[in-house]
Parts: sequence; C-alpha cells; structure tokens
Amino acid sequence: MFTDYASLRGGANGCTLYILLDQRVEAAGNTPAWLGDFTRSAGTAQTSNDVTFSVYAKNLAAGEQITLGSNNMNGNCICYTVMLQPSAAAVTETTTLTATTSTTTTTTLTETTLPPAAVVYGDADCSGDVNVLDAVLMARITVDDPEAEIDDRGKKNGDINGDGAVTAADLTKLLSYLANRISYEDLKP
Ligand SMILES: [Ca+2]
Ligand SMILES: [Ca+2]
Repeated sequence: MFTDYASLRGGANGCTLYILLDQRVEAAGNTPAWLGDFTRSAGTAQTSNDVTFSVYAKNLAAGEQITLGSNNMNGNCICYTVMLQPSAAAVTETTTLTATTSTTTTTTLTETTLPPAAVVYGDADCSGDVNVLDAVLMARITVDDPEAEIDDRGKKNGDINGDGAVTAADLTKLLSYLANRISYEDLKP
C-alpha cells in the first residue's frame, strides 16, 4: 500500500498519464476515488506472474498537477504502476514514488498501439484470411451499401489492383482467386 503519494505535473506540452491497477483492487471494491476522472481502457496489462492490471488513462494539460493517492489496500495486491507518455517533447517535471511494499515484476502491455499490419490483399474484413465473406463485403462496398463497414486497413486489403479504391475490378479479381482461377500470387497488384 502506498503511504506517500506521487505528485506529477504535465510540462510545457502536457502528457498522458497511465495507471496500471491490480484488478484485485477493483474486485475488492477499492478502486481509488482519485481515479474517478481517468478513463478505464478496454486493454489490460499482465505481469510475468499472472497478475492482471486494468489500464486507466488521463491527459494532463500543460502545467496541470495531479496527486496520486492510496490504492486503498493493505495487502494482497501489487502496487499500481505509473507510466507517462509525453505529448510532444520531454515534458515531465517531477516524479516521486515511495511504497512500503513492492514486488519486482515485469510488465507487458497488451492492446496498445501496434505497428501497421502488412497488407493482406483480399482480406477486406481483416479477419486474417481471404474468403467469400471478403467478397460479400467488397460487393457491398462497390454498390455503396451505407451499412457496409470497412476500415482503412480493410480498404488497403480490398484494393487488390492498387488503384486506390475498392471497386468492382478488385471484386472480380478476388472472385477469380476464390474460384481457383488465379493463384494468390496473381491476386496481388
Ligand atoms: Ca477476411
Ligand atoms: Ca482497386
């Protein structure tokens, strides 16, 4: 349990503050009130010893100060972890943390920003493989179905002939591949 609190201030450009909170704290109904104006992310983090953390985020404006408090626990949890992502240049001015107990762990973030995935030509729905469902989606795109959902990656995947848009020409090529008339190598631009 933290007995001394940390005081942080976003520097000249502000920053994003992330708190990784042991989910056992949430399970015990002890989620700290000072996390109230943080946004709880859908992502989680896990340590090498199988402790799962919820990820809370808050943007600090330039010069904005925040004081971090207790995790309301007397044991049976790992101290929360604090991470800062500067908004632009290095901005963090002060960071002090003191804990009465600590556990050395390695932390791996999941569901954070990953590098752009390689283009998988034909996989318009980004499901990981190329099949008739991609053809259905691309057909709906080519007729401007307003309910057809395709994201930017899907548009890249669906632009099989590389002319910058998903059109009937791309769909025709995909159907040829699905009918085994051309190989996947021939499907690519
Ligand atoms: Ca697919
Ligand atoms: Ca195209």
